Amino acid sequence: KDANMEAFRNYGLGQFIHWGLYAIPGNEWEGVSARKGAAASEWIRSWSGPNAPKNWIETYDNLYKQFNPKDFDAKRWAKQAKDMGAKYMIFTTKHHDGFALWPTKTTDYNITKTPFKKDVVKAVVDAYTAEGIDVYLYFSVLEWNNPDYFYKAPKTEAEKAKYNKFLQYTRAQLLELLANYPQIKGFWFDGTWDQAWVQSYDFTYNLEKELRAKHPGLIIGSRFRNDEFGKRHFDSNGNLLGDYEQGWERKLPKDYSWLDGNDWDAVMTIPPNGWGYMKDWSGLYTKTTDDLLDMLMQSVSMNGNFVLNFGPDGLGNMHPGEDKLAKELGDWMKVNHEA
Ligand code: JFZ
Repeated sequence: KDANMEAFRNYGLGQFIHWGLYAIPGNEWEGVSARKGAAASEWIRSWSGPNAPKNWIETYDNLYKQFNPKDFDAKRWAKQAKDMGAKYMIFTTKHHDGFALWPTKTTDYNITKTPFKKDVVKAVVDAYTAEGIDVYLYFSVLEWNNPDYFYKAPKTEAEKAKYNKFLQYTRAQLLELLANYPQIKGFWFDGTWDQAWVQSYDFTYNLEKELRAKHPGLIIGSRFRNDEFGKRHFDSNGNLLGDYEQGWERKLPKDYSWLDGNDWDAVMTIPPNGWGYMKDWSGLYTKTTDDLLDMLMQSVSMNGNFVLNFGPDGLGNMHPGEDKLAKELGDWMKVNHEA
């Protein structure tokens, strides 16, 4: 663990990849933009309002039948990340839609049921590891389409039994990920803000212990045992929950003092919002290489890591705008940062 934490402190630049079924619509459907009506491209399943397609959720939940990314080549992604100067990467194994990109035994809603079939998580873990880039797995506890999922704390015995089933399912998925991909360095948790999860204090406490016992050295972000959405990730004694603070999204803080010396990361999108593939960037302020370098240097100078997000399209190609920024950042890193 000390060695992994030491590595974490020296990463500087990381790469985030959001890839899943939401890459297929790319924030629009049949020519209609979801920009108004869905919060971000990877949230398109929640598309509502007058311009949302009819039976949209049903359409979304069947997108897996079309998932066949012919251009997917994890080695190409890993090479690009290496050239950019990224020292670690975070990959979405499962986002809020509940679709698992690895061949899990816990649910049928997974990659093996797509025309593509191949284990995407394995391809990514292997390719990046081969490039010497450490891999962290993004994992959303929140699942929009799981009947056993609870937002508010379950009350009746029947509800508790149902939610307990969900907790055991979550546990099984995490143990499966550790067993399948032992090279990973850690987890980047998300979707942990709902009351039901937050109040499952004993469960998450024991699960964290179990994961650490199974995988010595595992690094777990502070969001795993989040207190409440919007609040910071400290226990009642003021100690950070987890190994590092999973910090800011989409902007850097003005005040670092409350961090109290804890390790942290900041994760950043290139468009103003939207982590999954967004076909159309027109009319949006997308960050420039100079913006990104400013944020990278600010993060590093405050002892944090700066993690830049990429949202490949439904075929497995990077957005041309992201390609360009990766290249420009890499050129800067090659001149100014020793590998
Ligand atoms: C979450 C996801 O909902 C989003 O789709 C993306 O994956 C991102 C990396 O994480 O979004 C959040 C989560 C937490 C905060 C803001 C956005 N927060 O704590 O301010």
